[in-house]
Amino acid sequence: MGYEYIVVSTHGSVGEINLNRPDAMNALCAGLMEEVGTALTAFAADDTINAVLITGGEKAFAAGADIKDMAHLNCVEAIQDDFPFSASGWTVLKDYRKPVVAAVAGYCLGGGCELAMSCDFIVAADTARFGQPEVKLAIMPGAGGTQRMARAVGKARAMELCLTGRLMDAEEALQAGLVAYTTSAGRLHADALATAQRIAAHSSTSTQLIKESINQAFEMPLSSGLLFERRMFQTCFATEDRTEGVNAFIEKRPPAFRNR
Ligand code: DAK
Repeated sequence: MGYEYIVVSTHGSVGEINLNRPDAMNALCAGLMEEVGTALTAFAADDTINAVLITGGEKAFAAGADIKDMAHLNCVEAIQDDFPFSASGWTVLKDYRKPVVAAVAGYCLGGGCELAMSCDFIVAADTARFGQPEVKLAIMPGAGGTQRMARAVGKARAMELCLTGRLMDAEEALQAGLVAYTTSAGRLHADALATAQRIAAHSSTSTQLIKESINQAFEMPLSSGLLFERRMFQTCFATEDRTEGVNAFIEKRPPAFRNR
């Protein structure tokens, strides 16, 4: 399928979505987020894909929602269209079951930062700059910025970032817990892809249950989360891949998982 704002590729069992609207710093116009939704849906249905990598450009992962799209929007239209949630990328990603890694270089602002935080984790280049600058436009984060940022970096820093609109560099983002690890800009794609491929080499039943269980940690009290995790753990014993993984260890050979 032909895309205007993204480039889609596969690397073995990793599907990559490259945000590609360089003239506008990858601003997330409705068309771009619709294409992200379409590509994610296609990867979800593809049994050969076990993990997804979302990448941007050298200068920007994404500098936010498209401010020019918002210029003439009024409150009633925003509510009626559920702007910009009407573009499927946001909703598809929120409930996505396969692991998704974001590789961030350059500006990662506003909706761009919210998109990256909607992924399972972020790998950042040393050039990455994160922020929720919506306050400067007299609006506020609307796609999870206040919620996911507070969970990632804690109340004090989330408040300070969202209320001032200042940007945070990759090193600070690492120390604050917003990103999993940092690397050089030159190594970002190779390193993030290698991480995604490492995830994708595992049984997808196992990786999806792990993702679901970690996400439940943010939804449930500890006792319910521990019970949920235990039931998911027990479920693993029903899979052919569990038998293969354990036998491969005992027989000192690499496992051949079949996602069954
Ligand atoms: N929207 C539209 N165009 C943008 C843009 C954006 N967010 N960011 C950059 N551009 C465009 C610029 O207008 C410029 O276009 P031309 O003038 O060449 O036509 C081009 O990209 C290059 O940008 P600059 O000339 O400004 O480049 P600089 O290197 O000087 O500065 C910058 C880069 C990233 C610091 C600067 O462009 C900037 O501050 N951009 C705006 C950042 C921002 O305020 N972001 C937050 C936007 S509000 C929701 C989902 C999402 C959202 C809310 C709800 N739901 C699902 C409910 C999100 C809201 C937001 O993100």
